[in-house]
Amino acid sequence: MENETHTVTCSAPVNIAVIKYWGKRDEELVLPVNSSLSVTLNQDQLRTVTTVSVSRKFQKDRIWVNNREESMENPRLKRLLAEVRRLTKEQGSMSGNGTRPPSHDCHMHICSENNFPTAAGLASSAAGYACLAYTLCQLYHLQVDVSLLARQGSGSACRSVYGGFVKWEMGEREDGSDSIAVQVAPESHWLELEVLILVVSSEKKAVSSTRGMQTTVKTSPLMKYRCETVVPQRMETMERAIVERDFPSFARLTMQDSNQFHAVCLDSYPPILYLNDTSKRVMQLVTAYNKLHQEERVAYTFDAGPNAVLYCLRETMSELISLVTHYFPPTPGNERNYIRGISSEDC
Ligand code: 2P0
Repeated sequence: MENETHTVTCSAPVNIAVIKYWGKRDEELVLPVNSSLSVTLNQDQLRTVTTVSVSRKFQKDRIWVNNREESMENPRLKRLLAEVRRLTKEQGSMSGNGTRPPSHDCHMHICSENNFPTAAGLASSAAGYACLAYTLCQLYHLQVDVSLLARQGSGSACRSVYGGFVKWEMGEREDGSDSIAVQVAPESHWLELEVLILVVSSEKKAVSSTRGMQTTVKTSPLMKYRCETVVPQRMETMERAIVERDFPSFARLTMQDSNQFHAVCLDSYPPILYLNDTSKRVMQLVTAYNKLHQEERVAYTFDAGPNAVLYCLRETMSELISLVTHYFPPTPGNERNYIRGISSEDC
């Protein structure tokens, strides 16, 4: 029993926001300045798989990400593990099936792998921290809102805990206990909604989201208007568009919110530029396509990087792929230029 090793492996999907999270009111607790809403993607295409082992034989905590050992000195990682150990000590009982969780004072080995480019604006930290929080909750049999734990690793991670359409309510309390993710609709609600990701670049981004947000909150006058006036209204309209499966409204709001997110980045000082010329050409192509059809049939959205995420209904997808491959032919030998997915299940 003393030398027993407990091991749990879980996977978590990526989520792509349609109403963007950008800016914190509390850096320590990772509390946002506005609510956000996202679509969780299909785990077949974009996911993190994490294994955590706990044993008295381990000399210290260690972590490997994509087969490379990383430092444990990351403050968010340390805080998440400390919180899990505190809860384990507090709750420390049996699980429903009578098995005892590992002790809070053993060291752990964490091994995490993404099947997509890390830190290139493809929400790798979201899937990574959601997966770690969920795996730890399983391993230690914790009774806790997993999204609350995941949020403390990386804000957007709280939304990857659920499948389908998920909102992160910014909350009001100072301790962050009401800053949690809530499912708006399950993946089965809108199966016709599909996603195409155009990997414009898989290089690591120049300005990390965490640092970019700090600059925006400190320096952008537009940001204040965005979080006080624009986002609260958009959250309601977007939720309604999803519930009613109203694609033109969903698409219009998605593009408007992506545009405003990049506008507040440009409004920051020094300015933050995540889009490149290819991203802008994708925006122009989608705009021209929608204009031709006199309604929104495709939506683009861009996170903290140049990669484009396109949403459309299934009936539009084959035409969209023909269009995209015509104007943006894939790089020879790189079949991962395009990633097609649909909405996904929970962790
Ligand atoms: C989002 N992004 O809503 C927005 C859109 C990027 C652009 O959430 O500092 O990696 O770890 O909380 O979660 C990226 O921010 O930042 C992000 P931290 P995170 O998906």
